[in-house]
Amino acid sequence: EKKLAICPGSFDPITNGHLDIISRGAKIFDEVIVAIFNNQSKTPLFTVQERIHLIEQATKDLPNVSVDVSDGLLVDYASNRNAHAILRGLRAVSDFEYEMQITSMNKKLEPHIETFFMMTNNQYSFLSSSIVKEVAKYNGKISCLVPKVVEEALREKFQ
Ligand code: COD
Repeated sequence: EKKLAICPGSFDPITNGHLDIISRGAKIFDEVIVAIFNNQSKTPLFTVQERIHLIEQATKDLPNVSVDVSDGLLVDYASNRNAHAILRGLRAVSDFEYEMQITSMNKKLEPHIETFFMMTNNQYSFLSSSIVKEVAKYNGKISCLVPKVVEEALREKFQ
């Protein structure tokens, strides 16, 4: 049976930190679906269509990775897709409490779906979509933090 992982997030926009988790996950699982969800506490800069396009471009060399979007609960999506796991990245200690909170809620809602955590590559430990947007807004250099398509999309947004 094929092992499927869902990699959920806002991806507003996708960064090299996300890509690190996605590409490493794609070596462990047979299939990875990068799924865009709403995060109640964030107001997105990019539309869902834009985010889909950027993720598709950034993962085009990973044949077992695909992109999807959902506006429901993550655990409902994961069980509808028959996923084996939810895949999340852990950066610094600061991620820990938030991740524990959503993982324990997800576990309560859907006990048979496991959440897998992968520690971020050290070089991306302090990278986030928010910080990338902030730097891009003031015209700072972000070329080593995001894929080329994202760099261009950000430049266009803030023109
Ligand atoms: N290096 C490695 N991993 C990273 C990095 C980095 N530099 N940056 C981010 N990541 C990881 C994050 O830890 C996360 O695992 C993933 O990449 C996505 O990150 P974000 O920031 O795009 O996504 P979030 O945290 O906004 O995603 C939150 C969800 C959208 C998953 C959550 O809000 C959700 O599940 N929403 C759906 C509704 C739902 O089910 N809610 C109930 C939850 S209890």
